[in-house]
Amino acid sequence: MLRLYGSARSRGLRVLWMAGELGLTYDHKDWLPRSPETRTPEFRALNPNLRVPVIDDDGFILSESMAINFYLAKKHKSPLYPSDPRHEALALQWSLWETDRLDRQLVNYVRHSQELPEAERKPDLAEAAWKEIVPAFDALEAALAKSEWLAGPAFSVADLNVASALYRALVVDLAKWPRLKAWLHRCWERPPAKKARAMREGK
Ligand SMILES: N[C@@H](CCC(=O)N[C@@H](CS)C(=O)NCC(=O)O)C(=O)O
Repeated sequence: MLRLYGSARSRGLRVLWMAGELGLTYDHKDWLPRSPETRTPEFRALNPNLRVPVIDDDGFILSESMAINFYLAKKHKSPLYPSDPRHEALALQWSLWETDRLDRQLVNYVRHSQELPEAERKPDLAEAAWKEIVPAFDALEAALAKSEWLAGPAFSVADLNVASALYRALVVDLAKWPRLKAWLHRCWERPPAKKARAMREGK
């Protein structure tokens, strides 16, 4: 049995989206980041980093949302896992790139410009994050000018990983990046994406 640790209000969102695409059934431990459940010796044994998401797939333990999505798509022989090695490599490239160039930056930007109560916002942090986000968005815009999808001719784990990680970009003004905006909405229009989003937003 597949067990998935991590709330939709965490990077678990990405895995919930993938599980939906694959039509998987799973036991969901709907735990928030830093919740008491993630501070037990049992959870530390699953992920010494104490972070969600984590999966336990019949005893195979895996953390890191993007790696989990690669594993699940490949294991279930999904068309979302590119069969061409070049497309597979591109999927890895974009997933690793997002983790490096946009992941934390986007969280910091949106939290410190919109989400947190005003008294808790740090404008300097938001500004510094935005300075990194702009060239990253430019890079995505350029890639999407050449191809409709990030890794090959169709929607794949690359698009899912990057678009899911760009959840917070849905509330950012993307007028300067029309291709990125259209691609992001194309990805989030998929029914499993909408379902994962509804789980996160409590709808
Ligand atoms: N690179 C990891 C990041 C995991 C991560 O940072 N998870 C956050 C929630 S989104 C967490 O559990 N934080 C707990 C903490 O900071 O102690 C992934 O993509 O899975």
